Formats: sequence, structure tokens, C-alpha cells
Amino acid sequence: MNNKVSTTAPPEISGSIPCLDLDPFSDEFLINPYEGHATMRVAGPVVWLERYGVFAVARYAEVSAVLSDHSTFVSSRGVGLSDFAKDKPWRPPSLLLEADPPEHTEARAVVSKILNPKLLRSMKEEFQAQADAVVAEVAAKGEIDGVKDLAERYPLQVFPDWVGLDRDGRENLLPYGSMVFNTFGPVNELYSMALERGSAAVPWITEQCQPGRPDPDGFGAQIHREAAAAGYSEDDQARLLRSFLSAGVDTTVHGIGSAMQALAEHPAQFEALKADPKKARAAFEETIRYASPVQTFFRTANGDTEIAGVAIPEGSKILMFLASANRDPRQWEEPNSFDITRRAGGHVGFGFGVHACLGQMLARLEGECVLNALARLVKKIEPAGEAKIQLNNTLRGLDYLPLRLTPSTS
Ligand code: OVM
Repeated sequence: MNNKVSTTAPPEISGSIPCLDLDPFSDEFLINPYEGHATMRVAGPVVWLERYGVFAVARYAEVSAVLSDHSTFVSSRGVGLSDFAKDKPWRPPSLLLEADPPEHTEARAVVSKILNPKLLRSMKEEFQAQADAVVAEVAAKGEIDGVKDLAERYPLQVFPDWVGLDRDGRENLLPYGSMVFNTFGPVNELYSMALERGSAAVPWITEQCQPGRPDPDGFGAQIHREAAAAGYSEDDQARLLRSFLSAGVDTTVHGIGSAMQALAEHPAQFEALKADPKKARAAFEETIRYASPVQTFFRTANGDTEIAGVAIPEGSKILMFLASANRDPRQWEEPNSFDITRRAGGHVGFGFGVHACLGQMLARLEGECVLNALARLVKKIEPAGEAKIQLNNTLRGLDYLPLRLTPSTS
């Protein structure tokens, strides 16, 4: 395995900013990223990661600044380590994630027409009912795996139905998402293994995205209709829908899993949630800040520029540590404490600016429904063993979360 892209900083860079040899895609870093985040934040507003030959920003101010300046720090050259201007991506670029204005704006408008607050309000009752049913079942079971039994099960139940996907083959969604997010990182073992496992899912994903394939009453068919009306080719309609199958499952699974873990580890916070189940939405928001299911994304400098006075040459990759910004003590009081009563809004866990997560309202709906159900139907959530992390070059989440649930006695 060779994941060293560059070991020498260009002469105009070395000496002028901190050069660090930490590897943010190593198992060790991914297991506990918090010390590395602090090292980078303390070192300066911009650091050079010599192992990959990229700039990195880990403070809230600079992460926000890079996210805000989408015309200088572009997405069309890829939001992973690879520069699409130099290397061909493994799949046709996303029309949303891996695009810049004006194309990005047009694609986003197609989706926003459908995925609006009115639609989300209409989904709430059904999503809550499903969450209640799943939570009641796991509460009765007592000893559960919070990942398989709840964090994976609930999104895999509500999301594919809502999109209108086939019942058969849904087991392809998680390996596909894992591959998409792992391949934003360097070509390390995680990358290669995810590509190997995820490749088998590609034919099913591709098939599900074809026009006429999703259930005519679902969101997938609506995307096709709206995109067709906006003049998109059938291939591009399918590619728009592909974004939802790529980004819509693993992310919410990890958000819900991290929320379960945080509530089990902070019983006083769960008590506060039970005392007022309406805090479910705030509790999920705090989870996104605290755990940051999406840890990192890259941008590419489209011309010579600067960040915090540091010169950034054209073509540079900039690694944004969203998770570190979300725990930057310059921005947050007690950043490392999980507190569902804090004002977590303003976190960059969903990004920020023109590329801010398109599915964030859907993610919040899922998270809120699960946490609301837990608040009403569960008396106690306790750790019942050691949780196991799921390593991913971009995502932070769990593979296994042993919990003991005590149902509420009504
Ligand atoms: C996409 C896509 C894939 C992964 C993540 C994402 C966080 C989008 O295909 O558009 O946004």
C-alpha cells in the first residue's frame, strides 16, 4: 500500500506554513481524530500535509471561508483527494456534488423544486409512525445492536420506500455508499477494499436510477419528471437520482448510530430529552456537530489565491476538516461536550453555502423521528459492551453498538 502522494512541500510553501506529517486517513487517526484535529488547529489557520501534498484547514473560520468561496475553491475538480483535471474519476461526476455554478445551480434547482418543506411536512406522520414501530420493537427486545437493529434498519426501511426503489437488492445501498465515501480519500486499503466490495452494487444502483424504473409515486420518479422538464437527458436524470442513492443512506445511518451512542454515554442528556421529546430535533443537530458523520471534504483552488494570508497556488487541493471546525474552541463553548440544549446551529456538518447538504431536511426528519420515539418509548439506554467503529476515509460511524434498552412503562 502506498498512499504517499507527495513528501516534499513546494519551495514556496515549505517554511512559510506548518508542515505536518500526520495521516488523516490512517486507521489510527480515523479511530481517534480529535488529537490530530487539535494539532492542526493549534499549528495555524492553514497547514500543509506533506504526506498527501495538500493544504488543510481545521479551524471553523477557515473551513467556513473555503466553503463560502465556491468560485475560487471549486468542486468540479472533485471533492476528494483526486483532481479530476488530472485523473479520470471512477464514475461520471455527480451533477450536484462535483459541479460548479452555473451547472450546479441548475441541477440543484431541479431537486429543490421537489424536496421542499411542504413535501417534508407531508412525510412526517409516516416517518414518525415507522420510527415508533421500530423503536417499540427494539425496546421490547432489550439487548440490541444499535447499528443493525436501529441505525441501519430505520433509514433502510423509510428511505428506499420513499424514493420508490425495488424491494429486492436494497442490501446494495450500504456497500455502494461506503464505496462512494471511501473513494474521496487516498488510494489506501480502505479505498481498495470499499471499491472491491462496492463494485458489485453498481449494476443494481445504475438499474434503479433508470427512467421508468422507480415507483411512479415516489421521489425518484419525480426527479426524473422534473429533470426531464428542465431539459436533462435520460442519462443526466439518472445521474441526479444517483446522488440520493450515494449520499442518502450511510450518512443518516451514521447520524442515528452516533446519536444512540452519545445518548447512551450521556444519561443526563437522555433524561433531558425524555423530559421534553420536542428536543429531539435539537438533539439530532447536536449529534451532527458532535460526531460529524461527514468528517472531511476537499476543494481545489481554481487559480492562485490565499487563505488567511497564506498563498495557495492554482491546482492545490484543500482538505476541509468539517469535524474539527465543529469542535473548534474558537467557535464553541465546551466543544467536546455533548449538550442537546446548546445552540448547535451554525455547525458545518452539513457543509455551508451553495453546496450545503441537499438532503439535510430529510436527514433531520429521520433523526428527529427516531430520537422522538426513543424519548417517548424508552426509559433507559445503557452501553452493553464496547462499540466498534466503522472505518471510512470520509465518514465517521459505527459498525456495532451493543446497548441495553429499558422500555417505558406506560
Ligand atoms: C453525489 C454525492 C455523493 C456523495 C456525497 C454527496 C455529500 C453527494 O453523488 O451527488 O454529498
